[in-house]
Amino acid sequence: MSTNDKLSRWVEEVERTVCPDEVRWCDGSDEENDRLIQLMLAEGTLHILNPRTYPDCYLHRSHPTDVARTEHLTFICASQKEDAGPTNNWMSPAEARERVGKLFQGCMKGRVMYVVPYLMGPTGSPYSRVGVEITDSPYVVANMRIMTRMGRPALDHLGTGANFVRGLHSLGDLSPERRFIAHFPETREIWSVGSGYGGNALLGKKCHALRIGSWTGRQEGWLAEHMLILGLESPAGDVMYIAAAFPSACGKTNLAMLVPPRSQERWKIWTVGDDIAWMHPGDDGRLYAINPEAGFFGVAPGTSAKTNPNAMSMLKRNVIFTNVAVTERNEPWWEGADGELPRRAMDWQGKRWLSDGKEKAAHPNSRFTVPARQCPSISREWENPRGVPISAIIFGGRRARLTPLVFEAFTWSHGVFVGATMASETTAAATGAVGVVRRDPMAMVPFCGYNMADYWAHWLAMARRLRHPPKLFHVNWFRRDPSGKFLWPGYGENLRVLRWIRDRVQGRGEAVETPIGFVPAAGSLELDGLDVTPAALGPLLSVEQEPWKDEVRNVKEYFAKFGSRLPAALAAEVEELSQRLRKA
Ligand code: OXD
Ligand code: MN
Repeated sequence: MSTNDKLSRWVEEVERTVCPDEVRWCDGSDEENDRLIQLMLAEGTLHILNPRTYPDCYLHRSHPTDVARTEHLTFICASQKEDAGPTNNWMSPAEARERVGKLFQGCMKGRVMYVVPYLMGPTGSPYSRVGVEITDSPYVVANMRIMTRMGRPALDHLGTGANFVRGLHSLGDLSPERRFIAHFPETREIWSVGSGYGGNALLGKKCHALRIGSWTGRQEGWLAEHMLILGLESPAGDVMYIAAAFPSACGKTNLAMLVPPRSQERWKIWTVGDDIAWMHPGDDGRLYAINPEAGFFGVAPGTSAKTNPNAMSMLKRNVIFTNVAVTERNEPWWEGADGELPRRAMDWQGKRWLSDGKEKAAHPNSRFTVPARQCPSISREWENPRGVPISAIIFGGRRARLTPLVFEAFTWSHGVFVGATMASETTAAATGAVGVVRRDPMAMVPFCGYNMADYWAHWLAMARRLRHPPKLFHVNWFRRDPSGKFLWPGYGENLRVLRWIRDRVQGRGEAVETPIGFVPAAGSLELDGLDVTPAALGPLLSVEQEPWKDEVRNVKEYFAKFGSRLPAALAAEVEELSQRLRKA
């Protein structure tokens, strides 16, 4: 129970609608978690993994039709359709209350209704926000306990106020036919029904921290972004903080936890966050970022000692794995894991896996949920209530062609244009075709809670509040040669690109001006100990006229979708790019 009467009244109201057998307020304690784990083990919704090699680790198998975010069933229910904009699905609040509301009527009969107060952001931070999620899924409660600060920190932060996001979640009957993830940004409510999948059901994450968060950020003058936050420490011991936006499953977690290659081992990367950044202008005119989350909900496939050794060591205890495979030693396994293929394994649906290469053992979007404090590279500053000062922001996509390894924007406005025109090949993090190039401005298409054109205007306006704005960059680790081979080794070697970015921020670092921005001059990227010759850098850094002219045409077409709401500064940027390409 809570002493906050606004919260208690809302919980009672929900209880009357969903008619549970029992209501349980969650405090996030170990005892409560143990009871939930026992319950799920008994129900068969959780399986214990090898307690010797993976103590306190569990496996959850979700319904086979409920394995990723469902963007086509995700709605922004603002009163005006134009406020949701062309990149969101819109439903009027009245229609949503009717259509989605009816799915909640009596939906928790025979079930327990859990009330989960949670805090997004460090305890004691003026930037942290409270949400309360009501759910009938113990799996959601156990994940929220890892991903947020649950219970007391949230109730203390809320006090007697009414400023909390109201989230209502029910598994419903898990049918995609009756699945909706509806956001009411004007009243700061989230209604999610019919899915138990992370991004749809752990309401603190995408729904609150990004969709409702971005709406609130515009009203209040801050940014809620789909970005990792890292600290780059030089051999001299100074640390520069960088935020980076990449679409889902494009390596944010790996970059945030990067281990420098041997030739660069005097450098260090510190992890502040791997998915979401809330960024506020500070009194000193710089931009400060906090990570609103307390855990990582990372993609398992592809995670290995080569791609992310820090993740591998944090995944040995206290982890909830979802939809991975299990070996005969009862250990989690996924494609791209270290070592040999297991001789025998159960696939993500619990069926015997035939390692004939036809079926994947783990689902491509299988996940781990793990407390951030277990990460060996976690930054000392990760819970600093003030946040960390951001010196550079990187936008990045997965593009086989066109975009060079790295370039720097000319100005803030040009950088906003670079972010606004970002594009990437789709991945398994959302349902739908994989590998199709789509525009994904600032990696926020699935997560921006309002009209993307207004969001760009908000980004442009932020410059006025920042006397020392971060410099803006774009990277592409995924460029390929005509035979399809990656041109850049990626992973730990990406540190070299971060070092060039740091040099540029510090006014050093040689660059060549191209029509799209500054690219590294010959010799300015540290290549020592790397199997990439200066000559091979050519294709990695090249800016080709004709493909870029096509890109300008595509961008104009894309921008046209936003009609008169497109900020004039972005229309001007595309014209200027076109002129620079003509002159070049
Ligand atoms: C995530 C996503 O889960 O972006 O972080 O899909
Ligand atoms: Mn994400």
